[in-house]
Amino acid sequence: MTETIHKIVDAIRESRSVLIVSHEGPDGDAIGSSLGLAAFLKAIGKDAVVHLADPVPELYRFLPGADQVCSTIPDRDFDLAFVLDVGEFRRAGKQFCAFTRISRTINLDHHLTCEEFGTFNLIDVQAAATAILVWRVASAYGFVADSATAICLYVGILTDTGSFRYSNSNREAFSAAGELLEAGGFTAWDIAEKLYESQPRKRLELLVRALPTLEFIKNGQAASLTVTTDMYAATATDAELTDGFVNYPRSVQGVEVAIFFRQLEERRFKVGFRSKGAVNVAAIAQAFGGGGHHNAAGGIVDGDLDEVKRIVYGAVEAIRW
Ligand SMILES: [Mn+2]
Repeated sequence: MTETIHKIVDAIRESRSVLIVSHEGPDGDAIGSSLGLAAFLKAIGKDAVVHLADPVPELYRFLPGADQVCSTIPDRDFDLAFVLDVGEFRRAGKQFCAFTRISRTINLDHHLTCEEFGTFNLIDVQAAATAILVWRVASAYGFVADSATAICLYVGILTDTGSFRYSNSNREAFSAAGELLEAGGFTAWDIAEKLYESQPRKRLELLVRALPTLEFIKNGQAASLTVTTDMYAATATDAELTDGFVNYPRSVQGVEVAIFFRQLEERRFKVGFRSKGAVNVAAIAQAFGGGGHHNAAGGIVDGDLDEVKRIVYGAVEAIRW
């Protein structure tokens, strides 16, 4: 692992222009690690460009560099590309997958099933976030974080650990967060206030409509919440603001698996699962063609809500735990 980090540091030293990409539907770690890496590379004099296939959610637009994320990859040559947090190469997005004007590719990831598609692959499932891996590389380079780098990487760690609640919140996550706080000159509250205490009013108005759909199955061991397109229309919201809704059914005592039904079209639902840890929800999602990880998985099911629930509840009931 240390050897790989040194090769990556050398690759950075040998490069001038760097393209950074992360996964579609970017989350806090995808955005935080990408912008943090870009801030580090710019601070050491590199030309760094961040491309994300999907827009940066409103929640993360306060991060330094968020306004410079490109939705289209500039048509020019890059010495190096960093692909962050993708799990599978195709999740880097159609544009990047078809892009060939790169000399070398570096893959930083902490997903269990990450493909080794890079010239160098730094994959460590022990890392709480991809932002941790970026921090390891920047530290190995000898970089003392500036405030932009520190804020972005801190947000990657904070969000991927569920604010230091998940079991991946290991010693390195805490120590890196501590180093970043100090280097960046911000407090935990400065960031928490932006991420968790500044939600738009209409998000709560949407939640008010979603909560009455709460349903328990499997003797209270699983619970679901539903958001329909009618609810979006009534509150002038969209799917972006449903982030975190699935945590409400999961937070109930006795519930091991939370299910979130999110309507995409009249007869099409996105189904998301979250586990407290005892149940592998990827196995449930696979039963109807979906996929994911042990604690977070999902897929798309066609049909009206009753039909979709019948299929999904059947898959949940069929799993023994
Ligand atoms: Mn991640």
